[in-house]
Amino acid sequence: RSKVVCVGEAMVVLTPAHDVPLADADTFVRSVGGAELNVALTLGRLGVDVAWLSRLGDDGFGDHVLDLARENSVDVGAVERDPHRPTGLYVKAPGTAPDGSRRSRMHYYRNGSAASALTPGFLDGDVVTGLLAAAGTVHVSGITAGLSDSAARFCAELTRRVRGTGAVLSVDLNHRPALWRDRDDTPLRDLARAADDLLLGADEARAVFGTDDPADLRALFPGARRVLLKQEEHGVLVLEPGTPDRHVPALAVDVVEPVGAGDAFAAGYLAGLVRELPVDDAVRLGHRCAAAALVVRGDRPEHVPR
Ligand code: KDG
Repeated sequence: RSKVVCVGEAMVVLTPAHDVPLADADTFVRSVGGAELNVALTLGRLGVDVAWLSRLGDDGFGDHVLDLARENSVDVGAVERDPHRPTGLYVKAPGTAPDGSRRSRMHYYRNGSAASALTPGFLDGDVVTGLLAAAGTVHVSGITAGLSDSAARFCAELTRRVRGTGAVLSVDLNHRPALWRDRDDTPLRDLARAADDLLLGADEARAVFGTDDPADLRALFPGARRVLLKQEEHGVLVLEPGTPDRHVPALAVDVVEPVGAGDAFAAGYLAGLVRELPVDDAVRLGHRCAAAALVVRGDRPEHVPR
């Protein structure tokens, strides 16, 4: 089963049209973001059989997200529209950190969005059930568990069902402190522990689990077949049971805007697995996709590597 199903919220993104502080920006460029949809869109462009599962408002932003997904060959047949809640939105304010590196501030307008109303019951529909039964891999990130309490329960039920179908559960930790500020992050940790393949940054590992030591991470995730520890611009450490740690270096690029690079990495990695590449080559494809996302202002690569 080569189908990949990506599960999570999509948002419309507004970015200042010119490189000015947000307070001075009066013209914005509209695009689309959302971690799991980013993964799905890049997978679609890489020629992978991919579906995206979520909820959208019954509004023009939702229509736009669906159009974009379809243009990128992403199956959206199981996406639900909500007549009462809007499609989420975020404003991306690109900027430069004190150390000179490119950073962006993300301002979310997603409380009460259609996707935040995901519930375990969403998984009972015939179309959704059929989609999950057909999936070889289900990809979700910690963002989905952080959308709301009902979305956290949705994630728990999703992991239970994926285990039942025998599909691979791929989890990108995607720790977004803004989503967990007022909530206990147990659902995030539970999701990570349920993963077959866990992707996480060293900074995220320190923030959520208090360590980025590979030996600690091996002990924390005994059920994972693979942990990919992303060590910023240096590359990825591949941790697999019974084998020594392996480092796969990243490509050096001049970063224009970093948001979405992790999603591009996940897409390249998953596409590599679908193509049955050796794991380290799949990681290398991930690095090439991430590099392509880092050199553009948008959330996703403009050109995907072959
Ligand atoms: O990984 C990129 C995402 O962070 C961006 O698209 C927005 O999904 C998003 C989020 O919740 O931060």
